[in-house]
Amino acid sequence: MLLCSLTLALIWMVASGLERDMKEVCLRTPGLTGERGEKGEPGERGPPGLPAHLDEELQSTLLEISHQILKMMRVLSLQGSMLAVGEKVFSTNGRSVNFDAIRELCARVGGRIAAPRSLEENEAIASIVKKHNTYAYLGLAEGPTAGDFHYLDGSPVNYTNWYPGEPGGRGKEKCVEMYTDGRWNDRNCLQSRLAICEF
Ligand SMILES: *[C@@H]1O[C@H](CO)[C@@H](O)[C@H](O)[C@H]1NC(C)=O
Ligand SMILES: [Ca+2]
Repeated sequence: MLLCSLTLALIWMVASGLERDMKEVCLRTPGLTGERGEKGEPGERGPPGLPAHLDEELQSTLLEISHQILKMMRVLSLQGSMLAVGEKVFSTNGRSVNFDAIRELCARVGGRIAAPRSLEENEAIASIVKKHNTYAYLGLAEGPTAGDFHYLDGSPVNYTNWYPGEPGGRGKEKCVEMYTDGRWNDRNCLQSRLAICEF
C-alpha cells in the first residue's frame, strides 16, 4: 500500500490526469493483512558524533554551499532578476495583474506581496517599478477605519511614503499602489499592477 501511495504521488506530480485510474486500481486490489511480527531487540547505541561546530567536513560543506548560493545571487542580481536588501529579496515576474492575483502568485512561490518597511526597502521596490515603467500594488490594506492602513498580517505600518494628498480614498480605496517615483496612493484593488514579491 505504501508503494501504491508513492506511485500515486509521483504520478500525480507528472500527470494528475492519470491519478484517478491509478487510485481505482489500488483500491480494487487490497492485499491481505499479514500477522504482526515480533518486536526486535533494540540496537546498540552508536558512537557519539562530533558537535557540528567541530566537524570540519560539515563546516567546509556549509561554507561551500553558502559560496555557491552567494554566486547564484550575484548572477541573479546582475540579470536584474532579484534585488536583495538586508535579509529581504524582492523579485517580479514582470506581469501586471490585480491585487488578489499578486497575493496568490507570491504565496504560491513561498513569498508575500512586497511591503516596504523602510526607506531602503521602498527605494528597492521603487527601482523595480521604475524599471518596468508601471505602477505596482504593495502588501498593505486599509482596515475598517478610513485611512488606517496596515500590513497584510495585520500589524501597523511603521513606514509610509504617501503622495501628497493621499490616502484620499476615504475608505473606498482599500489597496495601495506605488507610483514610479516611489510614492504611494490608495487605490481600488482591481487595477492591473506589477506583481512584486518579497522573500
Ligand atoms: C519597521 O519594522 C521592521 C521590522 O518589523 C524593521 O525592519 C524596519 O526597519 C522598521 N522600519 C522603520 C522605519 O523603523
Ligand atoms: Ca487615492
